[in-house]
Amino acid sequence: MSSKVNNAQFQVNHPDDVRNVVLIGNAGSGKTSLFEQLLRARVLGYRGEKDDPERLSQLYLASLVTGDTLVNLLDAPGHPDFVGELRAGIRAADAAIFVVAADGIDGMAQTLWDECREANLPRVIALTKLDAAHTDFDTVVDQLKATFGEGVLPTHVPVGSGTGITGTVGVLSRRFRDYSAGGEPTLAEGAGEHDDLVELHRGPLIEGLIQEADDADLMEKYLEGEDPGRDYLLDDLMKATAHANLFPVVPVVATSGLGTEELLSLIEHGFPTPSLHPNPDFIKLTGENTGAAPTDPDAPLVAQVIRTTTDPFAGRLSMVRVFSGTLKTDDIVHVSGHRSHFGKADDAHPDHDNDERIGLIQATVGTELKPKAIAIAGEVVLLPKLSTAETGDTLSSRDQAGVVPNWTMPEPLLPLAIRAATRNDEDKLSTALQRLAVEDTTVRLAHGAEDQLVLWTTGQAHADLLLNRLRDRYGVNVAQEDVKIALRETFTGKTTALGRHVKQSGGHGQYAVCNVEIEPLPRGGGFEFVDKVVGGAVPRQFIPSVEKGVRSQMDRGVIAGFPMVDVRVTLFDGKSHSVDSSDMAFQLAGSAALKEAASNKSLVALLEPIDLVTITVGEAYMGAVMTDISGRRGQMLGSDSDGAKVVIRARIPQLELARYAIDLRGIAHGTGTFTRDFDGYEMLPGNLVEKFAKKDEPTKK
Ligand SMILES: Nc1nc2c(ncn2[C@@H]2O[C@H](COP(=O)(O)OP(=O)(O)OP(=O)(O)O)[C@@H](O)[C@H]2O)c(=O)[nH]1
Ligand SMILES: [Mg+2]
Repeated sequence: MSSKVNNAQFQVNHPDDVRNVVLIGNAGSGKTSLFEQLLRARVLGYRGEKDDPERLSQLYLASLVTGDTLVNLLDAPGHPDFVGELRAGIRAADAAIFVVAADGIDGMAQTLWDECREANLPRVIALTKLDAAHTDFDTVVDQLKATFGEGVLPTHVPVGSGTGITGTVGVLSRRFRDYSAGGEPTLAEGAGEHDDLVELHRGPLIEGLIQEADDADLMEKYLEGEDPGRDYLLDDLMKATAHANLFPVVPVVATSGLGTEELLSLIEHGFPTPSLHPNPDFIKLTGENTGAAPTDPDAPLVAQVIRTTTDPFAGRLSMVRVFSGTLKTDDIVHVSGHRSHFGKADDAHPDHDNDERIGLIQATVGTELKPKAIAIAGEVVLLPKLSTAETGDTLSSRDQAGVVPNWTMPEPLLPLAIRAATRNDEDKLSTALQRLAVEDTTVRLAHGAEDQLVLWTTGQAHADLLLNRLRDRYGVNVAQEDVKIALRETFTGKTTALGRHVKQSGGHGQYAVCNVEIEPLPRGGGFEFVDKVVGGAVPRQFIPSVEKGVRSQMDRGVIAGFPMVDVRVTLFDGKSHSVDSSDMAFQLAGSAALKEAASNKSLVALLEPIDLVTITVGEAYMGAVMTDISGRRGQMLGSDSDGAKVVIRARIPQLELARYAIDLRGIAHGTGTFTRDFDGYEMLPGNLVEKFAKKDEPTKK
């Protein structure tokens, strides 16, 4: 067979000779098993990926050649914590193999399907684990239709069922592939005894093609009973699949390789080419949006860093999708960091706006990295020498520099509070964290209450992964802490107090007395200082001193060491001494006044931060979510229906939200997402005050 792809170099000259395919599906559905089978079927001597514990958490790329086509396969993790990797994979790919296990059509699969739908990503469904006992293909296909819509249509049907499954027949090709001998399947022209199976599925598939490929000729042929032939139908299939309204189903046993040849053939003939997949918009650095860059190797370069692997020894390895133009070894390109362009500026991801030499271009063939001279529009390749470009950055030609908008990253909602285990770890920690953040755009580094170091993560598996990376890759040991919540103190009633700072025994004395009235302000009122001193009882120059003293005591708190808020302090009287009064003495008197007022415990209280939480969840779980909210001392604000989902709004104390990212997944069976925003402070209920007031005795000063 004359191949358009130069096999030795994996070199292509036209985007139509490339397919970029991402495997998406629930954890354990069989993606990695299938990925391995696809490679084994086409990469000579492929022995499989070595055991890599990171494999479960990151997007993997490997390339193979089938017929005339270069296929870049991306294996995305199925665990919901790693949805950031999945979205990166969606950005790199033009179509997905949506992997569903025969017993795995659930809320989580629906959530992943929705991810694809939002990106308008064409999907072919690989239905795995068909070798399990009592599995009936038609029943499962009906379930798929009920969940994902009528566009779900088998292009291949299994012969035999359960452990007796031997092969498949092609609904369009009418060919029987027999895998029963093990190894490569035998291919028989004509479905023979399985013709009934073909007929059963052929009508609906052709009707689907007529509709989704918008092919009037096919309709005519079909109505006249004429067979349009396999190639004609495959052309239509590619068009229909590209619209992401028709979803071919292929039966698979990922452990044995059954269905592999069918998928490879579909990828080559039925999956959309990069030219059929719309590129993201390109925005010049001047701000001008020039629309989607053309999938044209001769156009100016537009490429994007899909993910970055960092290794303390080997350095960085960047996965790059070329949208437009051609990357050549040793080219100098413009790197545009764009997080600030899209409202995501933070310390760990500085903006980039510089030129960089790209160095080598590589393809992963099986498990080996092979050099490539060029990468054209539509390819996904690896660049081992990029040093400044980070995940999400755009590479563009220097005379037409710009950025493509980033894909949406998941919001990390599970806080992980850490501190360096030893002094030595402390020195290494901040560099290690910076590196972690380069590789993983879903982690957010923050300083929480009381300056606690907090890594915001997407879930427990993500948190564990980060801790492992810190330890194993960067040699930093950290201890986990409870996440501190930023409580506040306040006064609940009006009172007056006297603050004295008087020391007159020997030497230069100190003398300051102030009388203040303290009253609560409404929530969010902050702090007010009012001067009502008459007749110079407190000399003018010392009034700011009293205020300073009050403020500094407020910062330190009076009951549990938390800052005080929402009070008005009115200075209405005092006493001074012509020699012994000083700025410092009045500061101490101001501070003493506040402590004196707080000695009446019934007048002070703790406040807790409340978040406005918006939860989107499958309708069936609404009741469970609402019951749980009230268990968290939450207050329901309302709910709206949004298709099959419900959006629930509630105010929930931050103290009750620390592990909500994990808990909601359980309550809503993987269908739930939420956002949270600080909304204000509210009184901490009496039964909880004890816990915090005891824990942190106020610092006596
Ligand atoms: N019997 C049977 N077992 C399968 C099939 N596909 C996968 N498995 C098994 O299911 C388990 C999970 O398979 P993986 O390929 O690792 O699943 P995955 O989708 O990559 O999972 P994540 O990477 O965690 O998202 C493994 O033990 C496989 O051997 C299948 O078609 N039939
Ligand atoms: Mg996997």
